[in-house]
Amino acid sequence: GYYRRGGRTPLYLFELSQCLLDFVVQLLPSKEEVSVKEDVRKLLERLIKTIEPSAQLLSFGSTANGFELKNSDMDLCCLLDLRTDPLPSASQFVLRAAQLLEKETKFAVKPLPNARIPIIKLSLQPSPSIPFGIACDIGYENRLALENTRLLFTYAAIDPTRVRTLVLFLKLWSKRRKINSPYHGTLSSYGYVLLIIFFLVHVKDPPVLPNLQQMPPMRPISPSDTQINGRNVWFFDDVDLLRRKWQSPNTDTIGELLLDFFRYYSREFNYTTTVASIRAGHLPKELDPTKPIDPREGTSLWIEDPFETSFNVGRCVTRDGLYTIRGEFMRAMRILTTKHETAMASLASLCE
Ligand code: 3AT
Ligand code: MG
Repeated sequence: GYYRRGGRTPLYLFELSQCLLDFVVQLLPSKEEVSVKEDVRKLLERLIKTIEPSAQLLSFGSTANGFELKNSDMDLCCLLDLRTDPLPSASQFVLRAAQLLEKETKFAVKPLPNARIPIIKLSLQPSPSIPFGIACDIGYENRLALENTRLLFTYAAIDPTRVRTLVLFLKLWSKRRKINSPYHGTLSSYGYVLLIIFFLVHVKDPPVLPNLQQMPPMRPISPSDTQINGRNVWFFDDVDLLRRKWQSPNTDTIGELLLDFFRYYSREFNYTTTVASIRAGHLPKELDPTKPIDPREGTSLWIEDPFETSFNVGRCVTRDGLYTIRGEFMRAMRILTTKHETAMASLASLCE
């Protein structure tokens, strides 16, 4: 009766959870990789300080939120003292810094001064000392990204075993299945992470995670301290207190949560009518019926950014992209609930 009830016997789920933990350990970057990346960050910061002495280069994205896979890109953000006079514009900064890095480093440098968020793309080919090569994006004054990184980091810190295991596995799975590419109409890693957090906060009942943006603050907060670019970026961020005081009433195993995640997004989530909002739960889409739908707006999948609430993180997902993604959620359900020799074999075939 191992696979009775759609692969949900306690023994199978227990084995699946153990396998997920073992599987994910192999995905983590080595100590060397982490330290090489930190050295690169320091080197780049030192160089950029020669043109902007107040510059700080901070990590965001997976190198800073606890969701880093082996060989993943580095996301860096350059902050200047805002009193710098004159404060360069993003595109000026990108062009000047790119010129400098071109001259002073071995990186291949590509400035994108006109992108929505101007960045410099750096890359280094693999070599014996850096077998994985390095790819790195440097953005400028991207303070909201630093905050959403801190939000995800805090969610991961509340329940590291379940949250990190699920996120790392799903990131790897989405890359292997080639549905992690906003440039090709599918979803970014950031988008998948938001879907997972939304599921753990607003779908699971009882919830696995609290809603950090709606918890009562410990002390009065002044709106001016919690605004960045006109956005309210406040959330409950006292990790020590959360760890001591917040005990989830939900005791599902990782295997159960993974299966439920796939089931929820393949069958239950209403893509046509609903916005997934970590901040506010299930929100109705507000489509203007008088306007034709702009296909580039990707109205198929709406994931509200936690702080930039007018922004759809799923906007790059095309209709075909969503069809493919949902097909993959269904495939995953099928594989996890049909017979394999071992749970490890199921995971391997899931990520084929
Ligand atoms: P990889 O390991 O690189 O696949 P990641 O966790 O670094 O995954 P992304 O590369 O998708 O995730 O995104 C890096 C960070 O950039 C995450 C977030 O702080 C910021 N970011 C990405 N996309 C958006 C977006 N659409 N809106 C706001 N911030 C974003
Ligand atoms: Mg990244």
